[in-house]
Formats: sequence, structure tokens, C-alpha cells
Amino acid sequence: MSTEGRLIVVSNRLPFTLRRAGEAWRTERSSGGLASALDPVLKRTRGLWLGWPGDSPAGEDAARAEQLAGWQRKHGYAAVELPADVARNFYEGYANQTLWPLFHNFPTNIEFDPAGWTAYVEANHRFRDAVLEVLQPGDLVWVHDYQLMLLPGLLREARPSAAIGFFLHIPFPASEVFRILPRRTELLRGLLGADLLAFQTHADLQHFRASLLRICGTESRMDRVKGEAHHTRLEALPIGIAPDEFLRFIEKDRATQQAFEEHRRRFEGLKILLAVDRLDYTKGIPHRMRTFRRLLERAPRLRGKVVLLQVAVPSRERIPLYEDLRHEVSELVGEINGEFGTPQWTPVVYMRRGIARSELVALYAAADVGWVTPLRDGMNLVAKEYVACQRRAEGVLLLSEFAGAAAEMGEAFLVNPYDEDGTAEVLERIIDLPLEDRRERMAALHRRVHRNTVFAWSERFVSLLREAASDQARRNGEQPARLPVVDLAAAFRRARGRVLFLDYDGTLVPFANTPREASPPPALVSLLSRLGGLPDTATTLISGRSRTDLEAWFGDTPGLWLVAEHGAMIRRPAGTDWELTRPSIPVAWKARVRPVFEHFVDRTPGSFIEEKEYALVWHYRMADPLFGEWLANELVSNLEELLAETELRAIRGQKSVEVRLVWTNKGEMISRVEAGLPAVDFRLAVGDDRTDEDLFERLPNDAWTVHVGQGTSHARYCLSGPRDVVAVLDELARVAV
Ligand code: ADQ
Repeated sequence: MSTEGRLIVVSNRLPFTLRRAGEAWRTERSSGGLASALDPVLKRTRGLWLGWPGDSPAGEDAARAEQLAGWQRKHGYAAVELPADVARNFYEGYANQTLWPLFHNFPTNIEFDPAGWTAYVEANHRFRDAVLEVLQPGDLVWVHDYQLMLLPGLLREARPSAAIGFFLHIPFPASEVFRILPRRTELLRGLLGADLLAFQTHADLQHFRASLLRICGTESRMDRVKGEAHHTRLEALPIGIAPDEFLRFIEKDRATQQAFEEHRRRFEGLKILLAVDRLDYTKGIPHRMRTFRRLLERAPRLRGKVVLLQVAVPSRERIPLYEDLRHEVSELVGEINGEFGTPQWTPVVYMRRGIARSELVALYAAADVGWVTPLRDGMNLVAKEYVACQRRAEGVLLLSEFAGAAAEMGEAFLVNPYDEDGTAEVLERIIDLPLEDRRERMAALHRRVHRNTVFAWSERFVSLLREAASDQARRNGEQPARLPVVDLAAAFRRARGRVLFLDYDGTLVPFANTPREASPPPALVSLLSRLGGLPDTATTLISGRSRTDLEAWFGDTPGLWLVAEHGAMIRRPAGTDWELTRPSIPVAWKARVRPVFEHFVDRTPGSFIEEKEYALVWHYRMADPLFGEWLANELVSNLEELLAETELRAIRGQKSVEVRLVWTNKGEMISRVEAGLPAVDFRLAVGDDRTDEDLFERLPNDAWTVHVGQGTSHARYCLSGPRDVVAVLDELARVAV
């Protein structure tokens, strides 16, 4: 057994499809480089490929079971069974009538049927169960594409430490489009279950990040999302092809060579423009037909001199939009041939069927122009396949700027397929492009296609996934352990002198849109007063809040210590006066900083300034998240310059930037609070942000330090949110009496 861990590939379809042939079953191999690329890794690691076999069992069928068992034995392909109605509603429904059009920027084509969503959820659960059945420690799970976007999250829930990767083959839409999607949040959460999330291009990755921020409010870095339970690494990994497989056909396969010669003869004297697509509305076939008509209109000299070979594989034929498209294309082909054709010349040769690999390769090799102009495409492998087959580098690639491939293939002629006139003009020019130019461009493309092969792509994905998973394992080891509440309560009960340091926002109450709205519920005030009333116990609320807020909410709560503005001021339980922690605290600096903040408020609708006695805060929680984030970075860097030689610091908080004195530090408060108690043998500190880390660091090692939320911390323990913190404090108040 290999030591590198098995690869478990999961995709909607397997590389094989079952077809009924009378009483028996036939296995068909689907074309495509993915299987070629992954088979060696599967073999090496004794891995498995899980997917739907392309039919649903109607009952016991020994012949079918026999075929499937053979797949598993010989290739490691394991069937995930889906009941027929689930398969249909999931695949034709939510996946292909909601996700597919929306992700390709056709929001008006989307159909949303709740039954489709239910089937999508059900199918993803069935895939999860199938994975869990085979999953072993050390395995790497690689989930593919838009049909299985919930799967990473479902797997993560069931196996928190599994290594899970996801690759999206189709584009990720702009956030304005993505937000239209019913069930958008569930999908984003599902994806964040992955350790590695990879897209075809950087633009897709950026769109994903923007959606995450706008819809879930989750900030991310260019290369990762620090999720609640774990991090998700983000990558742009454009898929490639297996170019040598194509060349082998040209060099070794008789059928390919014969077909190639035949095309040469048949189209002698004509420039061949070749288009190969699935018959899908994202591929822009009607636009291509109309562009070809424009070309013949504007350049009569080309009539009888060019031919457009359009190969279109029928696809998703049960969906009405595809049926409409089929009619539209047939009509356009008929019109063009009727208008321009002669007994000797047919302008458009239309083949509406899948063709054999040998036939396809012969066409790629014979074509003068590869005409690849989808309206939107994740990558588009046809563009790369055409280039791979241009051994003599004499052809030209006409490529849509909306195909993912455009990001890598700058030497192609990039066009906007919606601009039919513009595209016809470029075509007219490139048909007669001098050989020198064609060779130079094609040779550069050729090199690129040979460098970023599907093998290089899959190896990179697998090694990044391995890296992301081991980083995660390391982080899990570093994360504070969950607070053992029973032990804590026992220690609290036993102790003779107790000190509690409790942060407020994000610790005792969740964040609200404005600081004012985060007022304490009555139950919290009463809990704090119960704690405050315990003998030999100093209960301290230690917050970044102003003394006005703390006094308004807790001024009358008996027995409570209050620390305001991160340690600038303190109020003892018995007294009503606040003490400054330093004899005098400067405030003149505010006059210099305020105009800078005001400038940012003017630029950022929804943001505002909070003025405290010894600090200024710029809040942007209600501003556009993307814009707010960007401006916060800019504000901090402006302030860093302004404050360089002073004792002030600009600090990023939760959706805020705060300027305060560097020495206002929660850690400084420990000795002041403890001074009044005879023998402290129990210390608890609970907090969620950077200012609380000062406290954790300065407390002795045996203190109960608790970080609220995920991520690393100097605290020994963690709790997940304010609700848990309040429950723990309730328990302490209960056991102490
Ligand atoms: P697809 O939408 O399937 O894949 P594409 O990249 O164009 O799109 O690949 C199509 C494949 O089918 C090619 O290998 C091509 O050779 C073959 N093919 C097309 N027409 C054919 C015909 N008439 N007969 C025989 N074979 C034909 C999704 C995304 C793409 C992304 C791929 C890979 O939608 O954007 O490039 O995944 O990630």
C-alpha cells in the first residue's frame, strides 16, 4: 500500500457510462482528459473514483451489478446509486436549470423549482454516504464541480479532520449575479467545507471571494478563507489537456490520417473554419452563425473560398431551452446555406452529433481557423485541443474573451462574441494572416498547452490539497482546547480568592450593527450582579467601551469592577468615581486624527465615527463590505504614517479601525484588581479579540484563559460564542452558592 494516502475522486458522472443494450448492458467510455490524468494517481494510491453510473436501477439486475463490479475491480470506479427521480431532478433540475445558467451569466434562463433543490440536497447526501463508506484516515477526497457543491460541507460535518478538495470546472459568477441564486448561502457554506477550493481562473476566485463577503459577511485573503472551524485555501488552477494523446492520433492512427487526407481533398481551395461544441446556449452557436453571415455579406470575395464546419454534440435534450436552441441553430444554418450556397459550395457544414476521436483530431489538424467563441465558459478544452493538433503551427485560434482559456491564451485572437460585426472584422483579417504571424502565435500557444497539461494540473491540485490538509492538522494541534466546564466549575467552587476578567462585545453579547444596539439583555445584567455579589470574588468587566456606555448599562450592578477604553479608566465596585490609570492622558491628538476619519466617512456610505474619551473609532459594519475592507486597509496605512512618532496606534478591530494610546492595555489591569483581594487562587479571563490577548499573555500559567471563537490564541481554552460564555458563567454562579 502506498504511503501517500489514497485519492478518492468524486464527480457526478464516472468516466464510464452504462447503456442498456437489449437485455444486457454496455459500458461506454466518455472522452476527456480527466480520466487519463487521474487514472495514474488512482492506480498508484489504490484510490477510488465515485460517481453516478448514468442510469438508475429499476430493481435487481444481475447483469448490471456484474458490469459495475467489473469497473470497481479493474479501474477502482465505484457507482453511487441514485433513484431515477432524484437523479433527474438533481441533474436536470437544480444543477442544469438553476446553477448552470446562473453560473454562466444567464440569470434570465434560470428555473427554480423547490423539488429540484430537495433532490440536489438528497443527491449530495447520497454522495456523502458513499464517500463515508470507503473513507479511511489519510485519504484525500477530491470533489468535482457544480453538481456537488454541498458535499465538502457535508463531509466536513461528518469527518472534521478529513482532507477535502473541490474543483469548480465552470465559471464562478460575479457577486451581483450569484446573489440571485435561491439557496446561495447553503452553497457557499458547502464549499467552505473544503481544505482546498480551486477555480479555473483568478477572476472566478475573486468573484467567489466577493460573494462570500457580500452574502455571508466573511472576509478572506487572496489565498485563503479563515472559516469557523478551519481554513480553506483558495487557488486558481486552470485545467489542461493531455496533448500527447492527440498527437498520437495524428502520428499513429490510420483512421485519423485517412480522415485528414479526405478533408484536405474535399475542401481543397477552401479555408476551413472549425467549431466544435456541445449544443448548449452558453457556447454562442447562433451568434457564430450570424457572425459568419456578416462575414459573407461584408466580404463577398470570401464566398466560395471559406467553409464553416460546425460540430455540435446534442446535450441535455430534455430541457426545453436546449430544444429551442436546436431549432434556432438548424434554422440559421438553413438560412445561410439557402442565401449563399451554390451547387458547388455549401457555406456551413453542420454535424449535429458526437464524433469519434479520430474524426475530431483530423478536423482539428485540417482546420485553418479554430473558432471557439462561447458566451461564457469555465475553460473550454476545445481551444486547447485545437492548438495541440496544430503540429505545423499554421492555424489561427479565434477565442472568446469570455472563455476561461482566454486568461492563459493571450496569443489567440480574442473577441467579444456578442459583437458580431467586430468578430466578423477580426475573422476577415485573420483568414489571410501571413504565415509568419500565424506560426509565431501558434507556436507560443502550443508550448503553453504542452506545459500546463492535465497531468501537471492534477498533480498540483493533489499536492496543494495534501499541503492544505497538513497545515490544517497542525493548526488543529495549536488551537486552544475546548474549555472543560466541569473542571472549571469545580476549581471555582474550591477557590478562596477569585478574579474574573470578562470582555463585553463579541464575548458576552454578539456584535450588532452599531455599538449602541449591543446593549445587554436583562438576564445578562442579573447574571453579572449574581457574580458580582459572590464573596471573595472580583468580577471585572474589561472592555474597549467608553465609561458612558459601561456606566449606563452596569453603573447600578452591585459588586462589579468596570474597566473602560481597554484599560484607560477603572471604576471599583463600591465607588462611583472613575480613576485614570495614568495621571494624565493626552487628547490633543484627536484634532489631527478626526479630519482623516471624517474624510473616510464622507467616502464610505454607512460608516461612522465613535468618539470615546481617549480613543477614536471608525466603524464600517454597515458599509458595503468589499469597499469597507479596502478603505480600512487604506485608513490604517494613512494613519501609520501620521502616528509614526507618537504613542498612538491604529488598530484593526471587528469591522472597525481604532486609534488609541499604545499603553492602554488590558494586561495592566490585573494587578490593580487583584490588589484588593487577600489570596487569589482562581483566575478566569474570557475574550475574543486582540486586546484580550494582552490579558491572556500576562496572566499566570494556571489561569483559566478562554478565547471566544476559532483560530489561534494565547488562551489555553476556547468557547464558540457569547451563548456558550453566558452558559458557563451561569454554571459558575450556580455552583458557587
Ligand atoms: P464542458 O462543458 O464539457 O466542460 P469543454 O471544455 O468544451 O466543455 O469540453 C468538451 C469536450 O467534449 C472536449 O474534450 C471536446 O473534444 C469534446 N467534444 C466537444 N464536441 C464534441 C463532438 N461533437 N464530438 C466529440 N467530442 C466532442 C466543463 C466546463 C468547461 C471546462 C471543462 C473542463 O464547462 O468550461 O473546460 O469542464 O474543466
